[in-house]
Amino acid sequence: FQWEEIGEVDENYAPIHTYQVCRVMEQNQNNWLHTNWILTEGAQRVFIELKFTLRDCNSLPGGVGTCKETFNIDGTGMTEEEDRAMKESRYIKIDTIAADESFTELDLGDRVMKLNTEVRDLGPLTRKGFYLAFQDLGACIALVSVRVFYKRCPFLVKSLAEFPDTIPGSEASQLVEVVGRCVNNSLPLYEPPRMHCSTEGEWLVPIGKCVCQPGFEEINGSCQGERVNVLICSPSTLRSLACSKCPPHSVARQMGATACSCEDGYFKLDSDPSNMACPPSAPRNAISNVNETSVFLEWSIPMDTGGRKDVRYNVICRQVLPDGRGLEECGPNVRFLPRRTGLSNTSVMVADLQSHTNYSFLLEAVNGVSDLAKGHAKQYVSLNVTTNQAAPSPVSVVRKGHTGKSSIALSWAEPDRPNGIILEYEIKYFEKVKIFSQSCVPLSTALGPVRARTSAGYGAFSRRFEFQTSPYLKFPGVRTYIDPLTYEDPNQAVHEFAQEIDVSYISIERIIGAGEFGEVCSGPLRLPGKREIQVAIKTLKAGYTEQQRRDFLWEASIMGQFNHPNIIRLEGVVTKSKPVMIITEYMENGSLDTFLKKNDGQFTVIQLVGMLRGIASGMRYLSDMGYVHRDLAARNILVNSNLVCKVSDFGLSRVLEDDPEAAYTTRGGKIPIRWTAPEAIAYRKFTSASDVWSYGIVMWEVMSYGERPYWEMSNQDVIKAVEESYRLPGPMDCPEALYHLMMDCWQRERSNRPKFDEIVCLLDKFIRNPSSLKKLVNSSHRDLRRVGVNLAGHQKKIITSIQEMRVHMNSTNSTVNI
Ligand code: ACK
Repeated sequence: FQWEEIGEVDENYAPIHTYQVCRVMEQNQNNWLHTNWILTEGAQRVFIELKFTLRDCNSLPGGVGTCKETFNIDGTGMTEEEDRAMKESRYIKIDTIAADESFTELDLGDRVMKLNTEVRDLGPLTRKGFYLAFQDLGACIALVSVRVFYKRCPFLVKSLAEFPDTIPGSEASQLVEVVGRCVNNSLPLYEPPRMHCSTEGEWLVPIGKCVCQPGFEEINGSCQGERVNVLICSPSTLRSLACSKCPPHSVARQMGATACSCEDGYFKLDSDPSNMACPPSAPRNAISNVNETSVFLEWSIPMDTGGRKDVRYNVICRQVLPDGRGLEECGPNVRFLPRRTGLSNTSVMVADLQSHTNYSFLLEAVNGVSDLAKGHAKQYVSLNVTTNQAAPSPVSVVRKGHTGKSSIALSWAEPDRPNGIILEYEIKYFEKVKIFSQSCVPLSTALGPVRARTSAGYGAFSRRFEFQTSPYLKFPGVRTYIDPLTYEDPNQAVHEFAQEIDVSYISIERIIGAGEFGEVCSGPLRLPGKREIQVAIKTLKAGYTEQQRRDFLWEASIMGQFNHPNIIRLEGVVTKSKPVMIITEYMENGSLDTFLKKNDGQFTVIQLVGMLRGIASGMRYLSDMGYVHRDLAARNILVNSNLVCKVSDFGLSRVLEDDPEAAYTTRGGKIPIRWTAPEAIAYRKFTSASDVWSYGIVMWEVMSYGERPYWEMSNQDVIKAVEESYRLPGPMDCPEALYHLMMDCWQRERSNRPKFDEIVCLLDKFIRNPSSLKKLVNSSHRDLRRVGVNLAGHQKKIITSIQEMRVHMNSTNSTVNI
């Protein structure tokens, strides 16, 4: 009440309101200035800023004794009513305020305000409001302003969390923890974000943060989601939040979408990566190049592959029907190279189209998402093409005609669609196997394909075919055998092939045997100007018929055609005088069967194989000449002094007449049953293959030193046994390889039998490599031989053979005559 309210101006002449008291001259001053009730507004600590001036006591004239230079500031925390009732007694002293600067009269004169500012705080405040009071105890004060305020931490958005406007705590160093609220479309990361509000109104110590939800992106402290901005973030990647925009041609369908969907007309597989663009099923441009009835189509890759690497192309081929009848799918004959669908390259060859025909091609690019695009309008590139004249269609069937030793006749039909006049055919061929490889495989020729040519060019080749030339070797210059029957006059045939010898050049010295037509003699032949040689002389006995004479000379007409070291050589004939004679080279050792019997066990295997080789060589020559012997047997082989074997006894069916071995068959022919192949016995199928069968029997005769084939079995039993697959057993001490060869010669199926050239090749191999003959057949023979040690050679063998026959015959359920 002692305080005076005074209106003044400040140094800038602005009006100010002050409360002053200056009772420095009076004792016991206690002057109070009270404020109105001040609402705390929730603040627990308030700040009081005082601006005042204070008179320097020393500058006062006299009365210094009671002059004070301080005043008190007091406050309450009670309710308004209480405070009013209690008055001063309820105030609590906040502080004693002293001036930093006090002023003098001089200062007043200069109008310099020595204004002091002091700030004090008050708290903790427990009530809604409070009073302040200023207590003067005898100073000279002017209270210029009192500003009461509190501090607060202002609303803050930090780390995507909102922290509200917060009033600090009551204690000076206290921090108020505030849990932030994540901004819209964000979530706390790991824990709710927190901040601390200090008494000074500052936010301190941030903990935790919020992050934008998938589909939202942080922009200026808020989480914003846009249609085109998809955030492809999974919970596991929340920490880094690598979110990106939707790839081209894809959009987020709603705010905050976690995946992008393709725009209309664009597609993506579920398995495609999320950052892959949505590609279209794209169209492309194309060109064509017609060559006769082929079209080469080429196009460029799609303008927009959509980032896909699985673009493939399909070709749709349609033939334009004439007269506007529309389009028809190309038939199965049209070829696409490399293929029609799923092409990875941007070109295709379409071949075998029809000539002079319009085609429409559609090129379609597809990729992994094309199926998804079904129903959407597909974009094709269409190409219209007209073919030119076609080359001929391929030759389909090639047939083999007559096969020679070095020739094959081929025939084929004209192509189904010649598409013009065929100018020529072309055949490709090449030899496949050489004449006799190591394994004595005969010559075979593989002929390649055939193709036709018209003015439009070559057609496609036929498929490859392979034919074999005749396996018999044909030496250049080898003539074929001429059947004397082709001569009307048999005498003409004889003189065509046999030389007439004057009887005076011949001396008959000895009779060496007897033949069907007469005696067989020997003696020297002295042709003028030639060296004397020994000859065999076959005579035709007196009293012969004309037919007998013809038959006798028949042999000479045949023999005279041959010229081979393993064929008995004809020196000539004597027909101009009687007796009629056939003169041949003389063979010192006579016929092979008797020779072997005489020399049982006397030869080495190689010597025997050498003899067999000679016989095979002679037979190869005969078969090459196209001559079938029909009576090949050891008795018809002659042996000279050098052990050279030569094939003799030529003739036609008549030959068999003079062969004591020949028996009449049911069909009336006379056949040497034991030496003859079954098909020749059964239906007189005499061929070089049946000669091979006989050769096998000769081998057996040779290896068993003239043993009689099938011993004393009857012809009927032999036929039956052979028919039931019985075959002669391997002769004693016969090399296994030779027995295998014999058995091969006795194959029921004649085409499976070896040919004579193979036999020669094989025997040559054995001779070159004798160790291949080491292994002998059936060593049990040796045991039997030991049993019969006292028996003569051929008897031993008979015993051995009978034992074997029993075994064999039992198994075929037949009987044997011994
Ligand atoms: O076994 P061989 O002594 O030999 O008894 C017969 C006989 O004549 C009746 O054919 C023998 N023979 C046949 N031609 C000749 C020949 N060119 N050289 C020697 N002997 C032969 C055969």
